[in-house]
Amino acid sequence: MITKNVEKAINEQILREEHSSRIYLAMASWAERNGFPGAANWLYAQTEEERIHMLKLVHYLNDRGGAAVIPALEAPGAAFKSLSDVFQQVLKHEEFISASINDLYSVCIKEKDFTSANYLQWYITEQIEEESTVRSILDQIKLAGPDKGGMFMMDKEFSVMATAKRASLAQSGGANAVT
Ligand code: OFO
Repeated sequence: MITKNVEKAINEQILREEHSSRIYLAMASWAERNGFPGAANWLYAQTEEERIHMLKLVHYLNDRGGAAVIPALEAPGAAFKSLSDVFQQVLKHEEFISASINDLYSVCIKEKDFTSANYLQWYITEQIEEESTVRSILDQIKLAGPDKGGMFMMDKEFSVMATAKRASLAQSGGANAVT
């Protein structure tokens, strides 16, 4: 059985993961409309991934005897200055999510819920990976510079990364993943 404080904190994280999915959906739509099909592809895949992060927590909470609450969502921002601006915002958001997972982990430790703390290790590792991927994307965007040829190559690279991301999501069980 899960304590009320852990249940509340996990429900807050469920909201943040779902909101992350919608933030990336708005970015994907912007990239698709602004001539970056590869980046749009990657962002759409990221949208799916965040939804899986949310679903995993829903299943986990319900399995432990808590109640996952499906929250109302606010609209994500939709105005971006450039592709670099989009990915700077992705990085900022992922840093925020890393901090919120750490806070959730602290609540679990405080409540002596070591099972949940252990479960969250997956999210902590995932955040290290996500932040590092976005930092390297930002480095590549910087390297490509304003040059159209560079951006074209970069956008192609995004599609390759999106395909790899989808393959790894499918391999890990996708939206059906419970643990
Ligand atoms: Fe990258 O945010 Fe989910 O956990």
